Amino acid sequence: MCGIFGYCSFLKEKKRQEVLDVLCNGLQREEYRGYDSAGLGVDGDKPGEVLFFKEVGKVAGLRKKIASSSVDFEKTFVSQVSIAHTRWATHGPPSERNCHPVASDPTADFLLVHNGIVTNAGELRLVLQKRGYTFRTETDTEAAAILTKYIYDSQPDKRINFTDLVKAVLKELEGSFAFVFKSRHYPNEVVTARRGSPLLIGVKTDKKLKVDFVDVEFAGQTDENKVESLHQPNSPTALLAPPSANPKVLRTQSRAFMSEDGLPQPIEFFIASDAAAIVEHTKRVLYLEDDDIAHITDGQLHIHRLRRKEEGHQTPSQIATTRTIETLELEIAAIMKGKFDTFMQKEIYEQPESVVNTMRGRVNFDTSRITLGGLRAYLPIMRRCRRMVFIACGTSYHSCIATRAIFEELTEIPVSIELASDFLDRKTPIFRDDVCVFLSQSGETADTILALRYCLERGALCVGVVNTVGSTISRETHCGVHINAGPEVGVASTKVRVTAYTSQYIALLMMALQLSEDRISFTERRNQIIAGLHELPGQIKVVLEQDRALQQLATTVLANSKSLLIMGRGYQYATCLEGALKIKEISYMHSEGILAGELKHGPLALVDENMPVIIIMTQDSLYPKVQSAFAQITARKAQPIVMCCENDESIPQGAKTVRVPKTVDCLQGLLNVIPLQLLSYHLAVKNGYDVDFPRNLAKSVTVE
Ligand code: UD2
Ligand code: GLU
Ligand code: MG
Repeated sequence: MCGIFGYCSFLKEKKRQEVLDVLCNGLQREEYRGYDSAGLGVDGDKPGEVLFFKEVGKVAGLRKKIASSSVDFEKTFVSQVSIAHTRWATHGPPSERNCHPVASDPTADFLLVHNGIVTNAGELRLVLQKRGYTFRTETDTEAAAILTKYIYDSQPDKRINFTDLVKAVLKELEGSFAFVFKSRHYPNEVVTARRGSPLLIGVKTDKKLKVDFVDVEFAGQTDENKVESLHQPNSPTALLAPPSANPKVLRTQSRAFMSEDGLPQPIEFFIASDAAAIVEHTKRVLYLEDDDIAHITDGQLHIHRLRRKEEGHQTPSQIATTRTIETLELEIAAIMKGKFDTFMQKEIYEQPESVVNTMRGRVNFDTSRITLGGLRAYLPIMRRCRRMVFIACGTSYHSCIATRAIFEELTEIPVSIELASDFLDRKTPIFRDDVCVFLSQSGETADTILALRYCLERGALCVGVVNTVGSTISRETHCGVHINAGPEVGVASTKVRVTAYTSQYIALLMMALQLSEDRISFTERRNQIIAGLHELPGQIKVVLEQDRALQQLATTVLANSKSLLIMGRGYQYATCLEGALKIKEISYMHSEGILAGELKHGPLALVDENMPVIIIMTQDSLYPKVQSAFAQITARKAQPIVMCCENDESIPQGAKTVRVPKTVDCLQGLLNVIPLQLLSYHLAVKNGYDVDFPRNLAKSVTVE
């Protein structure tokens, strides 16, 4: 995944500085899609020349680099096209050299930005190298760039139009992708195409558009081979073509970009992977379908389709003869919220995808192997350590508790877990042969940062597990894992990152799995867990189907409760703590997570017929012990809500149940926490609280 952004302005005077700002702002809004490096290409001072800016890291770094360059920011352009990209490297490490836009050659005959993977890039590379072309990056993208130049160079008269050229290129490419092409041979033109990756085009004009659709020009319909006629700037199918004598063309011709008085008008186009990147400019957008090729030139937008062998598979919206220009009525926040009422709800529902994002590129389900790129070099040191100390606060702390047992089982290294503040208060002894792991969603949690610096001073290897790339913890740790749990949306989003728990949980699991990969005796256990991870997204979806029932619980059984106890043991203790924390912070109801084994040492005194209780009884080796806890509380007349596995027949008749699919013991908590997230959500909504901005809560606790 990465962020693509393109900007074309026509008859609209723009300073270079303005163009650069538009590009950087667009990239910043798409940064969540990829952030290991960013780059852009804009028109240079001479015709056909391109200025590149590329920087490893986030868009802020690219901005700095641009600001400190000596180019003429005041130079104005009547028309221009420029392209930009934030990368999530798949082929070749993040580096300036591998940064997009990728050029076909040093003079940048063709340059392109690319989202996705060209799966036959290796073969293309070999063929092109044999024909004398030199590759300068390690990206798969470069094969597409050089192929474009090769096809162009092999045209005897060089009169192929840009669209046909790109069509010829795309026919050779396998994989899934979105591209934007720019070329010095086609000044002020850009071609963009998608197959499998999202792409949309925003249209901005001062005057109203006459119609709100663009015709799709199917190959053959306009005689694909008439390269001659299509190469004329005002071909009969062009949107702004002068009225033609051919009535058929007139009828099918959309006039989207004529103003109502029928004259060509100044216009801007924005090409992006996500609507969030363009809504600040325009709300009029057109979504491309797979195999659409859009060509923008002289203020006109043409949409062509690539004809492929498997035509039979096309969806109705792909074969429709027009593409509608939709008006996004929503504000940015609302767009990002999609069909959900709140960001929190959206995050809860996004977990089938966010857990995949955390595993993407790291878990190979075919070979049952785990690769955390950031830890690779440190694995030997980690394996040799005398203990691991996990240090965190709040939800992050709970994810440590959730994974401690499997960590110890797989690595046979003792693990201790510390609350950062308490760890510091105690001035805990730390030694050079300790490995300290710091968890924080934001990477800016003040207590955790202080604990990190304390451990660095004492010479321990410090490992981070954070969501935010470039955050303090990410930078100051020796190595670590980014959990890739989705963006820290700047505009507005929930302060409560529910995805952090599930993604940190998985990150720690992957760490344990990778650390133990040299232990043959655990192979079967590892394979079982990795197979479980594979099933996880689907199982989360099944849990989410319980939403209605949980809403019912919140508005009936628990409607007037002042308190809620959540109990369980083993792997589920962390689930109880995390569930209770969410209920406290979102719905302001008192709630407590209780280790069922501790029941008889005090908490049982709280239990009577009026005390609401949730007991987690999903099946694992501790099931009989939880059954006895169940017996103890029902003997005190409690009427617990039982969270149990789908097919568990042994739950007493009449007990209220929340049923979840069964998975491997050490993964079960990932499923069990979701009903509790939903419950906290519904308890809050019922009471009219703003779940995205709970009281007394800072998004990242950057003070001690
Ligand atoms: C990297 C790229 C990712 C993609 C992927 C392809 C980054 C940020 N990520 O992801 O975009 O190209 O490779 O395989 O470039 N680190 C710390 N402390 C922390 C977290 C991370 O020092 O708290 C370090 C880590 O050791 C590594 C770097 O940051 O050197 C990137 O970590 P990652 O988890 O994003 O790495 P990876 O390989 O999954
Ligand atoms: N495969 C391309 C690369 O490795 C693009 C990856 C992306 O989507 O950012 O550069
Ligand atoms: Mg670091």
